[in-house]
Order: sequence, then structure tokens, then C-alpha cells
Amino acid sequence: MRANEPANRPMACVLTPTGRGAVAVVRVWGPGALDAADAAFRPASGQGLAATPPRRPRFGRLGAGLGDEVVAVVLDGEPGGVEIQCHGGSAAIAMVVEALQGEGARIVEPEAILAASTPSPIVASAWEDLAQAPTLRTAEILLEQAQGALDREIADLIGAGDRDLASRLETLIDRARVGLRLVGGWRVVIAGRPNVGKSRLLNAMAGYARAIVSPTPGTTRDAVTIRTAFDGWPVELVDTAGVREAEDLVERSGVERALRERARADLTLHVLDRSGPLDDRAEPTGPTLIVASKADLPAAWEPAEVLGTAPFVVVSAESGTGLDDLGAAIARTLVPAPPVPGAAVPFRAEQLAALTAARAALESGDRRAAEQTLRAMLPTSFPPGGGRWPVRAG
Ligand SMILES: Nc1nc2c(ncn2[C@@H]2O[C@H](COP(=O)(O)OP(=O)(O)O)[C@@H](O)[C@H]2O)c(=O)[nH]1
Ligand SMILES: [Mg+2]
Repeated sequence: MRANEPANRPMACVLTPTGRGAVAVVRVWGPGALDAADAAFRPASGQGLAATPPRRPRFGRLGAGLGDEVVAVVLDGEPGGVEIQCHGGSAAIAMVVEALQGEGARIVEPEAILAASTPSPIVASAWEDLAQAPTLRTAEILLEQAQGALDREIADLIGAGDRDLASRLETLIDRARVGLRLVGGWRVVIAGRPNVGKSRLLNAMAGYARAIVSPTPGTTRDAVTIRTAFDGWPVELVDTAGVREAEDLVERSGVERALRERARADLTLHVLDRSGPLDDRAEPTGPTLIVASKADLPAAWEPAEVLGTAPFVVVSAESGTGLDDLGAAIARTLVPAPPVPGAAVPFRAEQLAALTAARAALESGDRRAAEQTLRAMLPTSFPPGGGRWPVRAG
């Protein structure tokens, strides 16, 4: 459901997650919300909801037939409306939702309520993405944008001097490289010759046996993927088939897939078995971190001596040695300069496109066009009317 959608019907949504609980919360807001809730709600005593002051809980029934016992509260503030607490079983929830639908309410996703509380397209998008943030760290950054960090920076840029504007635009565009990954994360591919310990490394990093580990070379024939996080950055970790001369067809397609996975990885962990001969001459393609594996076994070669200046980490999936270092190195490589707390971070492709267009306009000497592009990212009146601009968290 898109935010700020013009509609003259109230919206309703179940704010509590799917599944059974003791109570569920249904919120109805938007045009005619109070009337719709008032029509559906049957107070146990006294007057209806329309005559009830905000924030005063009212007990009553709601729904077809006898209906469910509910507590209803008229809300003030933005977006206002009525909050209904009913029993948490799916039948009770359905009864309340249907009754509200019967009074003309449209059912929407929970994020819509947050998006509806703002006239800013950026803030509305941030609320939507926040609902999907996979880690606390990514959620914090999106929350800051939901609280107006990016809007404020863009508004500030419009009045900035040319040189200041150029360098701050550059900073924003650079931060989008992190911002655009906050929900989807990064892809890290584990590559290397058969039997060097790729699958076991994936398992060790995931903490459970997701990939088949086997002393028989060529066991991993497909890409095995797990979702994890390093230093709060969400990562999809991909185990691949070892790249070697594959005899059988299934394995060969696994190897081909491995090569494809490498091509679209943000980072490749190139695993080399430190306990055996160094027989892997594969050239790194794209950002690569070398992982010298099986550190618990006697070393057949020393990474510092043979790898030159290439970055490497020595690990043992068996003992766990080096796994923390590896995680930290992955995080540092993916996000070399994490945004500081409170920083404005563009997090959607359309924001990046607008900022890039503004930069291009500025570079071609068209300051006015640059400003227009930036202004178009903001709500039509800035700061928005009514003084309800989202405030910075204290
Ligand atoms: N001693 C030791 N053996 C390991 C380690 N990692 C993997 N192995 C062993 O090496 C063999 C190949 O491991 P696997 O993860 O399947 O290699 P892959 O073909 O690269 O996926 C298995 O017998 C593993 O138990 C390690 O850190 N230490
Ligand atoms: Mg394997």
C-alpha cells in the first residue's frame, strides 16, 4: 500500500502481528474514521464514540451478532482515528475488521499508518522500509530518515553555497551505496577449489549446518545461501561449488553457477587451504578477501609470505579461530565508512537518481535546475504545514 494515497475512505489495519495472542489492536484512521468506528461500536453503557473525548477508553462490543468485547479509544494527534483492542484470536480480529469494512473502511498494511502521518515522501518511504529492516543497525539508520534526517539535509542544501552544495551532494550520493542496501543487504560469495573448507566455513559463520560438508571433493553442487549479518550489516552468504575440472554434468553446472555467483557478488571470500599445497592460481575478480583456512592444522605455507599485500584472514572453522576477525573484515570491506549517527542517508533508488540529477545540473552550471530537483524531493510546503514536522529523537 502506497503512502499518502488520496482516498476519502477511512483506512483500517491490524497493528498486531499475524498469529494468536491475548489481544489484537486494530486502528482505523483517515477521512470518516470516527464515524465508521462510531457506527460499528456498541458501547456497554453511555454515549457512542463520537461523543467520547480523546484518549478515554470505552468498553463495548463490535462485530456481527453478539460481536467481540472490545476497548475503543478515540485518538488525537496525527493521523488520529480510533484504536480498537479486541481479543487476539483470528475470528475476533476478522469480526472487527469486517465490521469496519462494512462501514466503508479500506484495509491496509501497518506501515501505512506511519506513512500517513507525514506529508514527506521520503519519511513515508522510510517508515515503509523500516518495517523490513533486517538488523538493528539498519533499522536505526532508517528510523533517522523517518525522523527527517534526509529531508532536513536536502532542505538545507537548497540554501547552501555552490561549493558546499557540490561537496554535500557528493557525500549524500556516496552514502546511498550503504543506504540502498539497508533492506536487501549485501551478497558475499565463498569461492575456492574443492575441499578447501568453504561449506564448513559457511556453517561455522552461520552457526549451524546449512551446507553439506564432506571430505569428498565436489559435494556442493548448488549455491547454498544463508542470511546473516556482520557488524549489523545484513549479508547473504553464498556457498558455491568448488571451481575445478568437473567431470560429471551436475557438478559442472554447479561450477558454472559458482562463476556466475562470483560475478554478481559484492565481495568474494577466496578460500585457500593453509594446510595443503597452494595450488590455486585463480585470479581475483572484483573485491576479494583471501581466507586461509584450516588454521588448526599444521601450516603448509604462510599467508604473509606468499600473498604479498593482498588482504587475508586466517581462520579455522574447526576451532572457530579467526571467525570474528573475518566477520569484522567483511563488514569493513562492505562498508568502509559507516554513516555517523543522525546522518542523512538516501535509501531508495529514486532518491539516488534525483540527487545524481541535481549533481549533473550543478556541474553543467544550472544551479536553478539543481535546486528544483532537490525541492521536488521534499513535501510541497517545507517545513510542512501544521508544524508537524517529525522531530529529531531526543
Ligand atoms: N581440520 C579442519 N578441517 C576442516 C576445516 N574446514 C573444513 N575441513 C574439512 O575439510 C573437508 C572439506 O570441507 P568442505 O567444507 O566440505 O570443503 P568445500 O569443498 O570447500 O566446501 C572436510 O573434511 C572438512 O571437515 C577446518 O577448519 N579444520
Ligand atoms: Mg562445499
